[in-house]
Amino acid sequence: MSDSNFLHRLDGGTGNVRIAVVGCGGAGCNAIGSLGINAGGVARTIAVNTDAAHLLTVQAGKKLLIGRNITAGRGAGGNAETGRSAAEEARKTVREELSGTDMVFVIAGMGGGTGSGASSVIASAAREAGAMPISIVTMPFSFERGRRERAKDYLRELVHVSESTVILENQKIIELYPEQNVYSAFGLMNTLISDLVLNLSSTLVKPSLINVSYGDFRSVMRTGKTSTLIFNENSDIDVLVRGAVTKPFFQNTIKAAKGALIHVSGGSAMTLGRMHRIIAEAQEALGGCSNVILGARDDGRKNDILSLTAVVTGLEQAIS
Ligand SMILES: Nc1nc2c(ncn2[C@@H]2O[C@H](COP(=O)(O)OP(=O)(O)OP(=O)(O)O)[C@@H](O)[C@H]2O)c(=O)[nH]1
Ligand SMILES: [Mg+2]
Repeated sequence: MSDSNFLHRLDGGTGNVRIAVVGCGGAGCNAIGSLGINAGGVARTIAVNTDAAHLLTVQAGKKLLIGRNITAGRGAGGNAETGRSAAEEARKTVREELSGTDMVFVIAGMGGGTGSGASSVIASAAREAGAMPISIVTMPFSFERGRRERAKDYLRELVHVSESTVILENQKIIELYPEQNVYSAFGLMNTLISDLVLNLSSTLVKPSLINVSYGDFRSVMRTGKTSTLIFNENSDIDVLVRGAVTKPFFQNTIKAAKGALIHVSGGSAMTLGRMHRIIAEAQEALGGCSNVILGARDDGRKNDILSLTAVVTGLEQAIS
């Protein structure tokens, strides 16, 4: 593997990328909750819901109660068409809110009313505003039977309008951490999503150990319409990479991957040599796919644990 496979840059400058994160419906708003009003200065946060009471519980730079005339602020009651109509009513407001933004992360839990129905309208309004919509969604647990079929239908629509959609199965959290109860599983998934958004945005906006340019980021995201996440933490690089690549958050294998956006964080243990080993091993595990970019941040950790997160693109067959 040659160095030309690493599109990383070590020059410090990343340009001025303007990023917004829109949480859609209950799960979406919960997932962005820990980002606060501006995600530490790297992205604007916007909470969108039909449920006024839930909006009061979340922290965001902007809160939009949608579909007042349709749901009277009481939520979409699991009806995705209601969620869609509510968002259509607010399409112009959303478009104006997002104008001047380069990239919009649209976050939702599929399976309910608002997130399922409104997310594709938000993604399409983002496009109309000239921004690139990247959606990140969770799919219902297998015990939420009735919700899974609906989730799949609306997911297809969201994938269609988004530049790329990162799909995460809530169920995978239970498989990875069987001792967790449902509520802490939600919490873990929410943290995974908010960390992903924060890490990607920080890598694009702030100078970091290894910068990813917006152009590099776009080119990898465009290698597939659907993607998922892999994650692991360890001090041993073999264990770190193996653990992550064998347990994707959607589907059971990522062998068909077309591209990957790898993010490593750690403290003093994060040497350039270790970075190169991680990317080489991950690339091998991904079936040799060469469209891989690496971002890294020093998280100030004092121990030797490294944390590996990657968006792995090109899983289209899985949802067709
Ligand atoms: N990861 C995660 N998933 C959640 C959370 N809350 C709900 N979910 C999942 O997301 C799906 C949709 O739930 P909600 O987001 O509450 O529904 P909604 O979009 O607000 O829809 P309505 O309440 O019907 O308007 C559920 O079926 C769960 O699978 C959460 O906090 N985190
Ligand atoms: Mg709700």
